[in-house]
Amino acid sequence: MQVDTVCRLCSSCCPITAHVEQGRIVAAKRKTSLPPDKAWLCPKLEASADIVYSPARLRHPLIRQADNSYLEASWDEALDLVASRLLQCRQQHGAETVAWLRGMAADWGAPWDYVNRLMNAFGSPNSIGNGSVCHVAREMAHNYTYGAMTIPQIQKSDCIVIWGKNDQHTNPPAYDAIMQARERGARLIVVDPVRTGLAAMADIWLQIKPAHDGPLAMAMIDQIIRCGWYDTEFVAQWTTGFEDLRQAAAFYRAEDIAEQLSLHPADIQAASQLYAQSETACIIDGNGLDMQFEVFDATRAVAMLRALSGNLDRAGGDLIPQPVKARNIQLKECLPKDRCPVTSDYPLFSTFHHNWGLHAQSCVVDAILEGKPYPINSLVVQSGNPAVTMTDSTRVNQALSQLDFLVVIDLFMTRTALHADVILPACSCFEKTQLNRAYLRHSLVVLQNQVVEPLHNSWPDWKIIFELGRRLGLKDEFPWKCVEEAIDYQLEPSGVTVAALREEPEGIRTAPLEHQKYREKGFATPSGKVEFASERLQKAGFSAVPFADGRFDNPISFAGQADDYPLIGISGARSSCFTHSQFHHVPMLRQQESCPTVDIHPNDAKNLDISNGDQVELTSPRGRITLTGRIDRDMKPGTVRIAWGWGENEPSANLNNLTDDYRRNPITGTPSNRSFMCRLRKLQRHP
Ligand SMILES: Nc1nc2c(c(=O)[nH]1)N[C@H]1C(S)=C(S)[C@@H](COP(=O)(O)OP(=O)(O)OC[C@H]3O[C@@H](n4cnc5c(=O)[nH]c(N)nc54)[C@H](O)[C@@H]3O)O[C@H]1N2
Ligand SMILES: Nc1nc2c(c(=O)[nH]1)N[C@H]1C(S)=C(S)[C@@H](COP(=O)(O)OP(=O)(O)OC[C@H]3O[C@@H](n4cnc5c(=O)[nH]c(N)nc54)[C@H](O)[C@@H]3O)O[C@H]1N2
Ligand code: SF4
Ligand SMILES: [Mo]
Repeated sequence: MQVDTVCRLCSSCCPITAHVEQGRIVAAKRKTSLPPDKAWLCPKLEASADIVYSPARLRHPLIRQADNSYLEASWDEALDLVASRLLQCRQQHGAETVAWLRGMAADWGAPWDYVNRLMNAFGSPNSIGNGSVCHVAREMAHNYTYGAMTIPQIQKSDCIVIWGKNDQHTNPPAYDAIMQARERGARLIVVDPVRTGLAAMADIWLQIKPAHDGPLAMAMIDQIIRCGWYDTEFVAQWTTGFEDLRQAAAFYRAEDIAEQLSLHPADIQAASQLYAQSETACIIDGNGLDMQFEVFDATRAVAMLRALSGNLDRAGGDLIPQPVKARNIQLKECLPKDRCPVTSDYPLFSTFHHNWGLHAQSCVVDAILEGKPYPINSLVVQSGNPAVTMTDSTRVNQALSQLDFLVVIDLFMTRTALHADVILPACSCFEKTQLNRAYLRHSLVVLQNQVVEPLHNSWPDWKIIFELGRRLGLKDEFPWKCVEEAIDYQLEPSGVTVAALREEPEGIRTAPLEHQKYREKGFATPSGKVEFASERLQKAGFSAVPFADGRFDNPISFAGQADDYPLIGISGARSSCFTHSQFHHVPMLRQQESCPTVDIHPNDAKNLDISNGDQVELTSPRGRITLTGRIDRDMKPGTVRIAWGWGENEPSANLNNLTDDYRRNPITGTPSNRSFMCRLRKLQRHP
């Protein structure tokens, strides 16, 4: 039997066909417009059966005993215990001292709305995601500039800028589209400190110094304005603050600043010209820009390039999405107006969008450890592994161990779950039906369909939330008997139903693809125009224009300690075999990527007397880790790239033992855990 669904083993949400025999998944194939020999194979999907049927899967709810052992429990026992402890916490300390922390696998769509609904009805505003280190800080920058996060129209573009993104390993559908565009002659500009596969095939590769993307974007803006390569008509009619932007960008003349970015002025000029003078051009921005201290202004400046060049909401440019009309089911109105969340230091980030919710994730740790702005006593962690993936793991683990009560909802016994009082076994993405954010943010809806029955005694997340809600006295808020009913209720305004989606496995389009919608509706900003200068930011005490004062602070963590920590550590690479801390236990994937590595340029390796395969130690002011050294010409001299996500299975290689969570972006609370100063030394010669 074949089942059409959406894979959710990572956030790419690829449409796939799963092959099922006798109730078991035996294989799964990604749908692609490329011929099979040209499509990029996803190793995680190839290993999907090994992931689903892994012997390490949690089988039953577990409750911690007085001697710290875990006892198997029924769902009734476990959920009754969770509900009674959360109600007790609310009664003793207040509803807001209960928080819910969600990770990548929780998606940012309908499944999140269920949790927000539960927490709002319960009375706590503290339902918090990890968007401060993922794309949500960037999403806010797009939003503040032109009202929504754009979607690059790769297929029809003449020039594709790939800025801090590595789609070859992180987003196969986008990679397929880039390859197709290349075949019909599209030009490629890549901004990346590392010579990735995409950088190697680029027409122009800007090997930027890590974390210096903001000044580069400003230099490109300056070049484009000075040479008159911008879309004068669009700028005159549809933007505000052009003169302010022009003045700010003039501080960043390519000739003056290129050296500080370790680039050549001629390359910045050539990239600016190719981008601005191509008939159509789009920018794919990525996580290389996120997790940086300057994430907000840097991604705002990149967003402004789209408007300046006239590519905004144009075919082959960057599309303003048309979200699916869905009901807001979060019940925010249930919260008392004066109940402030623990993210109150970042009010603009907490409110920039009506259904994004809260994402300054570090605030949860502040609240637990420092009682700031007030203590959190009980926490539910769902679909995330903060003990490994959050910045400054030592601090996070200390926080997790100090809670009065911790619940973890996961498929596996993670390092986070080791701190838990109650562990609830969740289904994998193939065992449940779900509606993903990727398919709500733009008009084409594709359903994630259940492929096989839940394994062991695991439950889908929706069921866990609905059943917990009922035990918290919220029967009326969770009236749905199955997830299909809940999805139908949420999608009702769009006219789309689960039944119809199952009839149309390729998806249902809820609005025709349209460009230049602003001509009728304007942009969803306070002025209705693209805001090069933002009054909202100015009123809140921030600079209206990005990098307005010509500032050039070093945004890299521990920059002041460069004498002792002379190398720049880049957090990455993401391997196509793993999703963050996940799947390192799967033998088929470990055969492809056997151990955690650090990539070192040959010059640095020579200075440190390091050869391929040596055991090396990396140290930052926060801690130390050990890895296998790998000599790599694609690295930038003076930078080392550290394999991401190994801390779950190889705790001595946990990258976040090195990262800093004290210095954060003042708007989004983003720490600089993508780039930090560190020191490298050889431990043991490779035998
Ligand atoms: N230094 C550094 N820090 C980073 C990053 C980095 O590159 N460098 N990346 C950042 C980014 S972009 C992100 S998004 C975060 C990711 O941070 P996390 O979201 O914590 O990442 P994962 O390791 O993917 O954790 C997901 C967990 O959910 C479980 N899971 C999988 N599917 C399901 C499901 O359907 N239901 C439930 N209940 N659980 C499920 C998995 O077993 C796993 O334990 O990390 C961030 N932190
Ligand atoms: N296989 C796999 N796929 C995934 C994930 C995964 O863990 N594994 N995670 C998913 C998630 S949650 C996310 S957020 C996405 C992220 O996916 P991407 O946005 O592609 O993120 P990365 O691959 O971490 O980094 C992208 C590129 O940024 C570069 N980079 C590093 N520092 C800088 C810098 O300072 N400036 C610039 N310009 N570039 C820099 C890196 O060298 C890398 O090539 O991937 C998703 N897909
Ligand atoms: S990239 Fe691979 S793991 Fe991620 S959603 Fe697509 S098929 Fe699944
Ligand atoms: Mo992410």
